[in-house]
Amino acid sequence: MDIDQLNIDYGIADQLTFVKGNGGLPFILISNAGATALISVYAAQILSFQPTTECEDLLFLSQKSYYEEGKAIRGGIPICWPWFGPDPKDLDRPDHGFVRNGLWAVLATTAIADNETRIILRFEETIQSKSYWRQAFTLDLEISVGDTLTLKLVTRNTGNKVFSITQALHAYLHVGDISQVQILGLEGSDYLDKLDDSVQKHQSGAVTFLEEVDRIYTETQNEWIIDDSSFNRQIKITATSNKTMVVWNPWEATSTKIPDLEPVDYQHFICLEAGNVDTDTIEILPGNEYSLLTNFKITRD
Ligand code: TA6
Repeated sequence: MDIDQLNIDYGIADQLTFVKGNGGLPFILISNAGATALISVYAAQILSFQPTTECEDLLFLSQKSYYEEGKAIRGGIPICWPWFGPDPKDLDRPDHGFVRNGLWAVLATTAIADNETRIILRFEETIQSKSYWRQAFTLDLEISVGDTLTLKLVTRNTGNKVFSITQALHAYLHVGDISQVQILGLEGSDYLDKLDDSVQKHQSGAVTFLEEVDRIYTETQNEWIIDDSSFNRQIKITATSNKTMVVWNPWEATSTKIPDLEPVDYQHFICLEAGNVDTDTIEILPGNEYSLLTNFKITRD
């Protein structure tokens, strides 16, 4: 991608600039009156979002992350699509689908106000992506960077056959100290415990972290709060169109097996992933579309 051309076509004076980022990948730098943000066009991944009123980023990004075509970036908000987790058909296709390690295109950039910038990115099909998934589709990510961060992931069926997807916005949310954090909004929900043969269990109080956690909460509400006393802040997440919420923290032992994470990194993030996962599979008819909408807001008591 030609960075100069992207700036000519889509740059916005005083708000949005394209730069050559890590590994030479095209990145978008946004700075408006509401927030600063860094977005990789490769993978359509938000890497950083920080409201101007805050001194800590909303997102965790691994210092050991890869920035290479074909590999996922560890941190920020990767997009899992058109399947979540391991290949559902066991055909040796990539975990979490193929758009988190593929090239996207820039469709539009707009200054909505002095404190809000909107970007639309579209996944570009490649020969390789077609070898993974033969459906006819467009996949757009609409990003709104302002006092809060809003993402809308829109899947359109442009073919003449129905298809099904699972998906998630795999957000790595930055926390000061995992042992001082609780998640509110999942009390009373059932979950599948992926660390215990996906046995169904029940969440009775707030979710706290004392060990590795890898769970799919089913039939959840649409608002969750990460209450982080170590950063003295709350991250409020709202979503529409999803029944499932995934919660993941690898803790220390599993982290040591993940080459692009430092063993201590687990102390500083929680993955809280709004999505349509497992039984919440979405069927999209020809000519129809489906939108997963999520908003992230930092608040203080
Ligand atoms: O979202 C939780 C999860 O599916 C975990 O099971 C864990 O494997 C994690 O995602 C990270 O997956 P990745 O393929 O990015 O290493």
